[in-house]
Amino acid sequence: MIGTATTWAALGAIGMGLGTLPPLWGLRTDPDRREHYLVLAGVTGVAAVAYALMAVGVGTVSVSGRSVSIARYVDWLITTPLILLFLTMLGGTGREPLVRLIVADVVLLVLGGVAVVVPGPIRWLAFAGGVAAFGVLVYDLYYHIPARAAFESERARTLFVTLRNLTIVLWTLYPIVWVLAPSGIGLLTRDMAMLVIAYLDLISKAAFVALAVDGLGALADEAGTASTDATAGTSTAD
Ligand code: RET
Repeated sequence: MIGTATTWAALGAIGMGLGTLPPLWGLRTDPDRREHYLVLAGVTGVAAVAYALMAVGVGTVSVSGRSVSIARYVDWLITTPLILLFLTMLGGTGREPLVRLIVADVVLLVLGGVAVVVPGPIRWLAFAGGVAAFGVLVYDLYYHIPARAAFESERARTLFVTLRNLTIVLWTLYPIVWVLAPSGIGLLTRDMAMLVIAYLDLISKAAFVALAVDGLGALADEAGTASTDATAGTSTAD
């Protein structure tokens, strides 16, 4: 028994809602990194709303006999740039690398949306275009961003690398599911595809956010220790 798309959407909404609690907590306890926590709360918070809408059947339209979830695509259009923003904030890379990442991201999502609604071979052309844009995004995350990053500490670099690798691995699974789902060759049913995507979304958002909050906490502890040491150093020098 794998349940229905509605059940998985409802569980997704609960999971994303719970996943929003750690960054909200961080917002209260670590005011120095307010912006980091706000971005993270946005990732799971927006997804919680999108899943709640999907659970009640709002935002699903039928195009050429396929049901397309507008809520899901809008969720992805908002939250995947937030994930990329968080990664560049860790590296302090500034605007230009972020804009490149977001352009590649939006292009791949729009082409993915086009591929769902257009008929015939153009679908696969649009899909291939989406995969090419994804290739640019992965290249940037792997080479371009680290080459320009100025991490505040070795620990910040490790956190970036962990979250970056998690992102690349999980995001690669989406086009594979797209091919297997009714959007592609139809090996998975709609309910199975919803289950798999809900799992993927939960790991790439809620697990990403949990690891990020944990990492930011460690950075705050480290910064606290460093400033205590610095103060201690000054007083002994005096
Ligand atoms: C599509 C089809 C077109 C080609 C590619 C795709 C990739 C989608 C990705 C989605 C990531 C979504 C995330 C959501 C988090 O909740 C659009 C399926 C490459 C990478 C991370």
